[in-house]
Amino acid sequence: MAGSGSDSEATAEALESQYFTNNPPPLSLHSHLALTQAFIERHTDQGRRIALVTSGGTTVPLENQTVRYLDNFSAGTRGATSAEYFLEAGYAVVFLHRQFSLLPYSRHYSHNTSSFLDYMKEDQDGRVVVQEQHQPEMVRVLREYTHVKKQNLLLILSFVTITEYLWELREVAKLMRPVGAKAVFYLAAAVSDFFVPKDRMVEHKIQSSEEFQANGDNTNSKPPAARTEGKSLIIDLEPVPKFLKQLVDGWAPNSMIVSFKLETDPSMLVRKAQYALEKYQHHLVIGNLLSTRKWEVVFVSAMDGEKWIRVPPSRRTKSLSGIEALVGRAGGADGDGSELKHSDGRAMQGEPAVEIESLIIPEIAAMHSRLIRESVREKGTV
Ligand code: PAZ
Repeated sequence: MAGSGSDSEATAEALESQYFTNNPPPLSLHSHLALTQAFIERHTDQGRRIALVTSGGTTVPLENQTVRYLDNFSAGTRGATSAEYFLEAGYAVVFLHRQFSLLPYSRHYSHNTSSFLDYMKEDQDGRVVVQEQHQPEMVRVLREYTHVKKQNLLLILSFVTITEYLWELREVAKLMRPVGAKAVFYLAAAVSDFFVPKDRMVEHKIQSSEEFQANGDNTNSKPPAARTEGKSLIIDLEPVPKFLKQLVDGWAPNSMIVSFKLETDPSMLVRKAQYALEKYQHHLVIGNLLSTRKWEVVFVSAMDGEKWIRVPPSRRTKSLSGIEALVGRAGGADGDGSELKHSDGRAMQGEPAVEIESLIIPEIAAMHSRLIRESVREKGTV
């Protein structure tokens, strides 16, 4: 029957096979999987829950020998911060992140406006030491980091391109199958929706000068997806197959799956999150808006319906003074569509005093406990 479940499953499987046949794995996959296997065995033996956290943005290369690529805004703040709170909640974490994006713990001292050298000074003996005002925070971060390192609780893997990301996700997820209900997939990476398939990619740097243009070295009957025509650069991308359904049904069928939905239009956020939940039938979609993602997110799940998590008004800015003090927000993404605002109407900027991930992860851990209990009731095991 057209459109029946088994038909769409067959199509999904065919799409998966086509994608992974045509777009080869990263060279580092083999070594990443060996590390992951050992990590998983160690922590399952100890009965620990494992979180796979994806983080940062995927790139879309335009050339095989890549000079140019498309990228997105994500710095990996959500993923790196969440990984720390998963570790705090007792999880072992596989951190699959975009190379050179933020990392747990070091994030406190990288990618910000000041250099890490600004935290240092030279003492009387000519030795480099941490400045007094940074000592308490750095001691706290260092202690956590040292504990995590000593106990081998964090495995860091990296990707750059969309294809590398998908290969890593698929293969790591399959390795994590034995962890079953004790595993959570927390998909915070900003994943490209469009890409250049390998067989529509030119080998060499796209030439801007018409005298040197050579667009014919791909193996597909279609023209190269990124090419010059006259003086213009034409980019004609193809959709990346949606693999969330395969993750839910095939790669990690017994684990908790949390996906993120990013929007910029507040009126679409909840609808799109509900649509994703309905379509992929996983456990939780976390909706967030680009402009307010550090202050509020919405959980959409079959378990609990729609639930907003917000940084409390008194903690919404790091320095609460005069004009920066906030009034409670009217509406927001779930109300009249306005953004979180300062009392003078300026859009929220900077950093909240409380990291919203410190509120998100305990909620997820609690949901995860409920799911594990359900699994034990149903199957007698996790
Ligand atoms: O990395 P970051 O902290 O700057 O941004 C986090 C985020 C907005 C990428 C993440 O919360 C998210 O929504 N990820 C999924 C994006 C999507 O593909 O819809």
